Amino acid sequence: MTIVLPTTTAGSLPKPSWLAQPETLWSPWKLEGEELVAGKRDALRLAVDDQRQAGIDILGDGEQTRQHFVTTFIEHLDGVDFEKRETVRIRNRYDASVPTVVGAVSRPKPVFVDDARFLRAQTDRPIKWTLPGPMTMIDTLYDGHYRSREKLAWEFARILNEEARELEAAGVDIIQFDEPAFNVFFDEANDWGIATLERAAEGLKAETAVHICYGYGIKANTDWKKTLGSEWRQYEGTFPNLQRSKIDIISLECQNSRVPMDLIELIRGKKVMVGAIDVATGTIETPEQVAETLRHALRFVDADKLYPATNCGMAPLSREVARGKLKALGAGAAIVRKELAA
Ligand code: MET
Repeated sequence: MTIVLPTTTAGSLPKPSWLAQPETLWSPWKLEGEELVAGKRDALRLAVDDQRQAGIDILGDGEQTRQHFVTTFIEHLDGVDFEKRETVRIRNRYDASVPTVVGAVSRPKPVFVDDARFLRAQTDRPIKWTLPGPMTMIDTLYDGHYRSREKLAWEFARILNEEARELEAAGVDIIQFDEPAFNVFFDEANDWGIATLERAAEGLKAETAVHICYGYGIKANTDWKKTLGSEWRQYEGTFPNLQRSKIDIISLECQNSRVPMDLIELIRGKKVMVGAIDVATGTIETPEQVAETLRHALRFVDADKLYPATNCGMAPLSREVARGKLKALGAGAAIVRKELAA
């Protein structure tokens, strides 16, 4: 049975306070060793349960086993020194202390494959797994070895492809690459960013998605958004080439954002994850507000290609707010589903 308007999230959900300090990015773990391994799994199960209770159709792990959507993956690679830190400007927006690429990068062993297998065992529903995209990875690092953003991106694409193939074999239905950097570096995205993304997705039978947003609801991002003017047309820079790419699903931010919805026309034919939940506010949407965003999106994307979702990850929110937002998403999609069936 195919699900109409299958709901899903951008990926992350807040962690329980016994696992990591809530409402914080890069929040350090509160457990160690075996306890940490078990704690992450328990948190994953709770994240699955929250999604299930909210009526979310395509389930994720809530990114409970990672500290950060980019850094954790990189931590598992050889060639990157986490002790050697440099301050770099991320997404042209805020400074962060990041690790350094000191030699050839490689993936000595799978990063998330066991976690994905664990998620697979929790549910019969379709599951989605998130990975950082090559361009967003290089934007979260200091490169003291390749000294070329493009070269390093191709290396990461190869590594991501290895991981993605194993995730697929573990039973993941959709593999999503997070590329918020596509909303900032348009020329690079078009020159090699989309090509490296396709390399990361090469040969997969699982569906592939790319998530492009305006970031988490943290101050650096909300300040940046204030400078973007009344119409946010960033997607215009990459959508034409993404429309021609092999990626199946494009995930974008729509709720409370100034993105003109008709930009979705530029990716005609693709499936679209429409962000109908704002992650930059603690105010919980009403189901009707979610429904209204989805109805609007339906003017530009066919119903069988619309996936109601969140604008971005909910990791930095409180658990209570995130649960409320998940429920609003599920209920809002249900309203529109009924209208479509009528
Ligand atoms: N998958 C990531 C998340 O949901 C996407 C982050 S993009 C800033 O947190």
